[in-house]
Amino acid sequence: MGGVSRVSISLPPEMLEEFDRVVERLGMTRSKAVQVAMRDFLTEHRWETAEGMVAGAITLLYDHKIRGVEEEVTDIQHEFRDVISSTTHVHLDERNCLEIIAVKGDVARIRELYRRLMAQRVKQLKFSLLQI
Ligand code: NI
Repeated sequence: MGGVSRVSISLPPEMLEEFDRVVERLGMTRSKAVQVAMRDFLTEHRWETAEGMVAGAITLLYDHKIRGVEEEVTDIQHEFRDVISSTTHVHLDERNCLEIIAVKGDVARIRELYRRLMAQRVKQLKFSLLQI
């Protein structure tokens, strides 16, 4: 155990440029920043293998002018009303809608809801869950 592993990854050049700019501003090395990002990713996705009851929020950003997106997001929420406590919808500007979906229930069911939303043409989706 111990030591380091070297990996090679592919990513859009503009993403790497932006990443390097932030890394430099923070006075970190690229390797260190990737480690921090990977740790956050692992923490964020821990719920993927969790079991039992959880509560939390799913935050969605989507363009309601893209045909069908708003309807699909709403249909899914009707289907998963057993784990959805409430939804707050914010009309951010002419196109963008922010939706905060409060969830509570069995993690397996909430995972299913997350995957269904993820499959839609949403711009961003954030998920934060607390074990209860
Ligand atoms: Ni809206």
